[in-house]
Amino acid sequence: MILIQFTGLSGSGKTTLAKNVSYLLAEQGHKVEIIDGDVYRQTLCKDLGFSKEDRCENVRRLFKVGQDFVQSKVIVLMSVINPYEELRNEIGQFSFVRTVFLDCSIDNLIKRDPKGLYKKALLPDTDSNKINNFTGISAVYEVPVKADLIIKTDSESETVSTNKLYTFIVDNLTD
Ligand code: GGZ
Repeated sequence: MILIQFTGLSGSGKTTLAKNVSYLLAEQGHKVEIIDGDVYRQTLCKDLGFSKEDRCENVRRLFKVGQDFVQSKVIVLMSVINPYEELRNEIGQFSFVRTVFLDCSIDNLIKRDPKGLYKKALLPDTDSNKINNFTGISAVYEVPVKADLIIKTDSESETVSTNKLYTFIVDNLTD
């Protein structure tokens, strides 16, 4: 079995790649579950914000959900920013976990900005629309020191990235 703990900034392609790969895996008869931070923050993690403490609690809760799926022989794609090296390493110690870093420069993310979140994060402090504690702008993102796979989503196509991740998962699958 396998649980992929993604790590990468908002907009780096976590949700897109997780969806693409889940279709490919399902086509091959695998059971797959995407655990998306943005989605779970509406339900199980509704009480959490974006302080360091809350982000760690968020990731821990989602990992717990993921472990339950793994026990039921489901491939898990945990799609969260997951910004802290120490917590990633703690989770990465489980034999069924692989860490995948979606590497995309902050300049590109600010340019793309499909949800307009970076624009809001870069507003002056006096603006009431400003998003505070935004990862990569006003909150830390610790670049992984030892990811199992790095996907450069700003220099390769979506298809290439999807195929890389798919191959990696299939190669690392265990019973
Ligand atoms: C980072 C934020 C913030 C702040 C709202 N910082 O790209 P998105 O929009 O759709 O997904 C992001 C999501 C981040 O939640 P995670 O659970 O993945 O984060 S963590 O692992 O750090 O717990 C983003 C949106 O929420 N969002 N405010 N301040 N991202």
